[in-house]
Amino acid sequence: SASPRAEAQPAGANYDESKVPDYTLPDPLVAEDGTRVMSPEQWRDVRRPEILRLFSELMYGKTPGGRPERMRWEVVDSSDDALDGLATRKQIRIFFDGRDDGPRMDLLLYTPAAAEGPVPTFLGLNFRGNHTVFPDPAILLPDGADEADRGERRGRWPIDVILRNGFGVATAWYFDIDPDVKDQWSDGVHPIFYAEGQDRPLPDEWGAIGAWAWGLSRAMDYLEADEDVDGSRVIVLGHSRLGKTSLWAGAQDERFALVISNDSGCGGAALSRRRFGETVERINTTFPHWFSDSFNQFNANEDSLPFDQHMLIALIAPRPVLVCSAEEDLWADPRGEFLSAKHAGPVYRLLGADDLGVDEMPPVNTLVGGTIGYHIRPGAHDVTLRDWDVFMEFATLRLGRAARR
Ligand code: GTR
Repeated sequence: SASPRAEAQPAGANYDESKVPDYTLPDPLVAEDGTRVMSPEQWRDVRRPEILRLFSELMYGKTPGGRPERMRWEVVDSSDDALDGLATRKQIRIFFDGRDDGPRMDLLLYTPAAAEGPVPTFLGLNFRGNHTVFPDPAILLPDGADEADRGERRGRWPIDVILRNGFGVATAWYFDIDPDVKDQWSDGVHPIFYAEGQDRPLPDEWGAIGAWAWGLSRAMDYLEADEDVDGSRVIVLGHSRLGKTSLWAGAQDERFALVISNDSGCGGAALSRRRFGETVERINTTFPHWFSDSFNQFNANEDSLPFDQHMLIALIAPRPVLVCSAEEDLWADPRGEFLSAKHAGPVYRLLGADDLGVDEMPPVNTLVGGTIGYHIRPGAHDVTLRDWDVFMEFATLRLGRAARR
């Protein structure tokens, strides 16, 4: 019979380790033509582009373009005396295609007022709107949002603690980039790239996760230009569906110096082949708009994937990456998340970086690893102060704090 922990999870999935099927992971260091990748140059010139193309065409969908030529931004609010003097606050409205009435994103940025130079900065999307991340009455309300929700997600965004530790923090609401609703291909940023007469992505074009990841890169375009932010030390992070997004953003855009996945699970850090908790078929059924349509061919057919999620982590190499899990979050398969981090190791080693350094899952509350880090905390699917402590500890170890590298 199922454990109490499994009973608290969505029904109809496997939560029994003994029922995980045997599987063989594709080797990140063997190219499609069978050549073994022996040098950093072969990785960079041949195998990395190959893997990036496979994830694009078969899972997240192809990202049709980078920064639109007409994109522009306006700093619509700025204060160097925010949060009782703790912070400098800026709110930046990014008009993705340049039009006033086109798709746009409000980026909220806090940096420590006491900082003497540009600071390493966390960048992550939020689920409920910028006004929910902290009870700062100056945060712009999204259309139709409720004053009463100000600061409602504060537990997930300990902005004051982050600033006191010397980091900046930037966030935007993911709905600004693409509303998280099924089959609404007419809204968000997708239409910017449609060809004449097109009204939805082609089968191998980006879904919502691809669009959100693209939005993170557009936020990065701004952060690189802001003098309070150290553009060489931007840490992209995300939780759950937005953790899948941070990994895909970090894989594609090498300007992100460090990538953090929190409880990202299926389609994020967890290995698909384990079929533990959420599966490819389940995620494609519940959230058909997240991935490209081409991903459906792997429903109940994981062994034919030419990659697994360890190769998504490998795309981040040799940059530092941190994978975080929660012990009760079986739906996201903590062990599968650990194993992805571990099996990305050969690529990190080839590039002269440290791998995870351990073979077994660590006990709870124990950060392990080198350039690849892994942590599991007690508790459920969430972002907690403990998670942020680990994010900051890892970022400090890998990128340093106040001084430039
Ligand atoms: C769940 C979904 C997960 C995860 C989560 C979230 O319903 O099955 O893959 O993305 O939502 O984003 O909170």
